[in-house]
Amino acid sequence: MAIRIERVTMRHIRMPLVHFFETSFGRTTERDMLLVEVHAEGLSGWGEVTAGENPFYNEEWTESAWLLLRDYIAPWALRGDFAAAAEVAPALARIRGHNMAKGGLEAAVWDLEARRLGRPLWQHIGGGARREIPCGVSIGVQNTFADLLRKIETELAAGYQRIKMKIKPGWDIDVVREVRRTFPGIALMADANSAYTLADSDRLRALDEFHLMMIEQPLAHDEIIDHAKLQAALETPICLDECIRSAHHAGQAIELGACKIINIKLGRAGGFGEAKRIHDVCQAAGVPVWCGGMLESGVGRAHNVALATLPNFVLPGDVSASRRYWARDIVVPPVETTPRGTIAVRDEPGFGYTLDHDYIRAVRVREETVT
Ligand code: OSB
Ligand code: MG
Repeated sequence: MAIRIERVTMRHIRMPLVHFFETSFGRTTERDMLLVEVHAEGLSGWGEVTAGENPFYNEEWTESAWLLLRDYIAPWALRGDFAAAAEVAPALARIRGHNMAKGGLEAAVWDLEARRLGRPLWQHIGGGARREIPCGVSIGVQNTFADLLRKIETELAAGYQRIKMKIKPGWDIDVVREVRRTFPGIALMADANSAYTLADSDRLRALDEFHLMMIEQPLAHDEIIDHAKLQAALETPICLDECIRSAHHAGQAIELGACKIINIKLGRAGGFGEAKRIHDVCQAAGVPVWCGGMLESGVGRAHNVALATLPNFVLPGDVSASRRYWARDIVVPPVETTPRGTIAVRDEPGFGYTLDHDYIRAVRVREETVT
């Protein structure tokens, strides 16, 4: 059942975050996101580009993704005749990098294909290992330590299974020590978003005593070998995020001993095809994975839920309820968690939620259809 895409509609939407989100590379108060709608045979599939507003997490940002989609990805997708959604990523491989832009379209085609088959997306990608995905939260750098403690308390009360706190030089050892002292038994981890170098090894080793589940991406975004050196010096498992853009990177990182856990992000991998391959490489090597997030709208969030039903997503991820980010989400119902700190999968065809078209129009910055 070949897929012939007839039109690609790109929508740039802007939504204020309920609370600012701060990482070692900067603070976000408002999200600019691209939604990709692919049309074929009277049906449409939806994807989200997860790039940030600035090229600080990786090289992409909203504007670069808009241009890539408009001038390369959408025209190529319209020219292609795909036997299946799995063929989309290989067709885009000639474009170097820009995985998030590619991933927005690729995920939309998977959604379309699932809808055409009348299947939920989680089933269509080969997931379904669990009916509820385990959820943690990612808590950014706060203005004060009291703010951080209050946030952690709120999220634990909501049932979330693990707390991830962002760290950076100056907001690390002392803060983690206090958090650990206040919450001795919780599943706790730290994410540095590449804020350190090997010269900080002693500082990072000082975190060992707080029994973190893992430390995420302490070193440079493109540096696997230094992570291997650091892992050899740490008891705390290293989890790689930014470094892992492909199954090949995952294999190399594991072989070198650069990490013991991998965070898989749909956009960073360029869509479901490569995300699944990263998952498979890790599973074969006995390396557990979890699903990361990029402050997604309901569309990207729902795709993440589907991804996290693959069998090796055994650790609580960063996919959490819409209400933590948005006063109103663009999907109905919003993504919600159970009191157990899980998100239940939905059985509707495709990504499982209904789009709120009125609200999408209300938050739309621009829209363009490529034919
Ligand atoms: O490193 O995981 C990250 C958000 C933006 C950019 C990078 C990261 C994050 C998060 C938030 O940690 C995850 C989420 O809640 O969506
Ligand atoms: Mg991270």
